[in-house]
Amino acid sequence: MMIKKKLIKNAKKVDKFLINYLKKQKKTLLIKPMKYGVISGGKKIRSTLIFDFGRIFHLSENKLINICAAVECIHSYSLIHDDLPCMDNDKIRRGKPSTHIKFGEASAVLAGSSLLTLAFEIITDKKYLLNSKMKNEIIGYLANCSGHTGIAGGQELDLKFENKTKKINQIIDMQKKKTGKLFNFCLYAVGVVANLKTREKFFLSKLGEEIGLLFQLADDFLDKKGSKYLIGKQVKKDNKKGKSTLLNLMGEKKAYLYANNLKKKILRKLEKHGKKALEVTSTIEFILERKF
Ligand code: GRG
Repeated sequence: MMIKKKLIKNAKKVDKFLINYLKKQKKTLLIKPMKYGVISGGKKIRSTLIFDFGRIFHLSENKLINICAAVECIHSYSLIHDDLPCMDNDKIRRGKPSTHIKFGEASAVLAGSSLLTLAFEIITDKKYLLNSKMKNEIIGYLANCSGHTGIAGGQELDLKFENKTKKINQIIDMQKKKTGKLFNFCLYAVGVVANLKTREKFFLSKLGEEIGLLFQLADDFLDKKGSKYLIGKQVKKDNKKGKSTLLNLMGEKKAYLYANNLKKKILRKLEKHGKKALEVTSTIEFILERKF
């Protein structure tokens, strides 16, 4: 399927699930900013990878949709908090005012935190027909990828690295946590649902982290060369903020070469799946070439 069509189809499916899920929740003041932060506008690339990898292992989308929704809640939560003045201080996200601009800082912090806990609720949901052992493994792994050893820890490093000279390996480690860990989780969780052996699940998790790093590299290229209208957020911020990125450290030519080699390495790891990996391959190609 054409990549853009696929992204739209998957985004609609996950959005629909989340809209229905939020409809069934008690009506609170935070529902509005939560919806604003999580529904419509995002590419849902992580969900697309979950579905694509699910295909390799013949898993139906219904077995994976709760995982997609949980991942998008955590992802959107991280963006809401990332945009706050105490973090990256961004006023525009997905082409709209950031959640704290629209609803105020306190509501943005609380809506973000509520999306974090909602992610776990969605996995534990009784209607999600997955056995408890698998749910337990997924929840533990998601917690590990999100907290201080994962996204939050990576974000702390990202902020601490501003205006400092860092080594390539330190930047790779930071980006593998900040961005890579959630991709790591996506692939690992597919491995859990497919009932794979531990060794195979860890193979997938490492691959996920590499895909996350590739995604982050593309994000850095877009910050330098992309269009703010297509990306839906301000560009050329990394230099202004003195962000430590591979692009800043290596320069354009070397960073593109590094990214291209990383992409090839990822694609080689998929070769063993033959035609079953066609959808994943097209998503990986998109990740590096994307303009949004
Ligand atoms: C999530 C536990 C937890 C803590 C939050 C603020 C923070 C700690 C982390 C920030 C992490 C961050 C912003 C990483 C950057 C990842 C990235 C490249 C985001 C852009 O993702 P896209 O392009 O966004 O998939 P869309 O809008 O398409 O959903």
